[in-house]
Amino acid sequence: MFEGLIDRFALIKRKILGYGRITSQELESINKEIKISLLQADVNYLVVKNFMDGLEEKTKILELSRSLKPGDLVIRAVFEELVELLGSETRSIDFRGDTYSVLSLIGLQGVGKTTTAAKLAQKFRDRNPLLVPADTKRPAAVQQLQMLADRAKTPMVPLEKGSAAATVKKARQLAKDKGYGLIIIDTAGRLHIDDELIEELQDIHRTLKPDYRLLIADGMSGQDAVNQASRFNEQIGLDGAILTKMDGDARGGAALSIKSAADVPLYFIGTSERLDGLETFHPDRMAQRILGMGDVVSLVEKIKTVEGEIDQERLQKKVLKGDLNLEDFLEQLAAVKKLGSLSKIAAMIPGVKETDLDEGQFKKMEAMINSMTRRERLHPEIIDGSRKRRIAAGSGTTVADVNRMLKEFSYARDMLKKFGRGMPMKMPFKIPK
Ligand SMILES: Nc1nc2c(ncn2[C@@H]2O[C@H](COP(=O)(O)OP(=O)(O)O)[C@@H](O)[C@H]2O)c(=O)[nH]1
Ligand SMILES: [Mg+2]
Repeated sequence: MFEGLIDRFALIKRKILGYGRITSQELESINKEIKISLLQADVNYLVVKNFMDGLEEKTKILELSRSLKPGDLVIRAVFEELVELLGSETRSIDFRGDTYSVLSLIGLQGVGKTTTAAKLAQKFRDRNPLLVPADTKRPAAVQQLQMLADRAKTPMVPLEKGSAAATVKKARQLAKDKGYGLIIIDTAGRLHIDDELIEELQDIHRTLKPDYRLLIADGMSGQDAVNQASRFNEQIGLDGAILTKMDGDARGGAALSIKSAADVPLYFIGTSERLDGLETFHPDRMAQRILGMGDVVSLVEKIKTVEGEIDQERLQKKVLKGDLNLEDFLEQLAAVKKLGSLSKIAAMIPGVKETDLDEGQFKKMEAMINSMTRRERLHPEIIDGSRKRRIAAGSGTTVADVNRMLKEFSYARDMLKKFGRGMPMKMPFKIPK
C-alpha cells in the first residue's frame, strides 16, 4: 500500500534529518519535494494546496531550540498535517443499544460492495447481523451474497417480490421479530451514477432509515473514488466511506483526499479478497506508515519531552536577567511539589541540609502568593502597607510574614541573578533565616 509515496517520503525524510540547520531556501526545496510526492500519489491538487499552506504556516514559525534539530520539527509538522489530512480521529460504528442498527452500502459496480457486506457481517458477528440483498437487477448478485453470507455464517433475507424496497421491509420485520442487531444492505451498483440509481437508493432509505450510509469505493481508482464520494454525498448523503482493494498498488490518492475533498471520513479499508480483509482505518497509524513507522512516534515523543524543558530554559533566562517574579516562583513551587517532598529534594542539592528547609514555611509562602493579585506577583515593588494587610488576611498570615517573604524573595532573586548560571531552577533555593 502506498509504496511509491512511502519511498519518496523516506528520501525526503533522510534529507531533512541530515540538515544541522535549515535555511529558508532549504525549507522551500523540501516543501517542493513534498508537494510533488503528494501529486504523484494522485492526491487531489486542491487538497495538496491546502496541505502545503498548512505545512508552510507551521514550519515558518518553528521555535528554535538548542535541544531540537529543525529537521525533527519539520518531520513532526509533516506528520501532524498528514494525520489531519487523513481525518484526524479513528472512526468507529456507534451501534444502537436498544434496537437494530442499519448500514447501507452504496457504490458503483465492481467496487466491492457485496464482499464488504459479508466482511462487515463477519467483523460484527456478535451484533447478530442480517444481510439484505437489494440488488434486484442481477440474479447473480443475490447468489453471490448468499454464498458469502454462508461463509460469514450470517443469515440473508431472501429477495422479496423482486423488489429492493419490499426486501428491505421484510428485513426490518425479521429484525424486530427475531432480534437481529445489525442490518447490512447490499445495494445495487451501476457503471455510472444515474437518476435511476439515486431514486432506487432513496426508496430503500425511505423504507428503512440507515444509521450509516457508507460509500464503498475502489481504493485503486484514485480521484474517481473521491468524485464518487462527492456526488453520492450531494445526492443522497453519506456518513462515511470504505476504500477497498488497498492491498493492491493503490497510490494513496483516494485515502489522502477523500476526507478533505469530499468531506467523507474513512471508516475501514479493504485489504484482501478474504472476509477477514477489513481493517479499521487509523489516520495516525497511516501517517506513521507513510512517514516510516517507529521513528516518527519516538520523534514526536522526544519533542514533547523537550518542549517541557524549554519552559525551564525560558525561566533560566529570566533568572539571569533578574526578571524573576512571584508568579514564576509560584510555578516553581508547584512543579517542585509534583516531584515529592521538598526537604528530600533539597537534600540533594550540595550545601543544603534537610533541616534548612521548613515545609510549613513553603506552604505559607504559597498561600501568600495565592492571595496576591497578578499585578502584585509580577511587580512585587507595588505592594504597600495596605496591600500587605490584605494579603496577610487573605492567607491567614501576618504582615510580618508577608514582609519576610518579600524580603526573602528579593534576596533569592538577586542571588540567583548573581549565581544563576548553571543553577538548577527546578530546585528550591535556600532561604536565609
Ligand atoms: N484484493 C481485493 N479484492 C477485493 C476487495 N474487495 C473486493 N474485492 C474483489 O473485487 C471484486 C468485486 O467485488 P464485489 O463485492 O462483487 O463488488 P460489487 O459489485 O460492488 O458488489 C471481487 O472479485 C472481489 O473479490 C479487497 O479489499 N481487496
Ligand atoms: Mg455486488
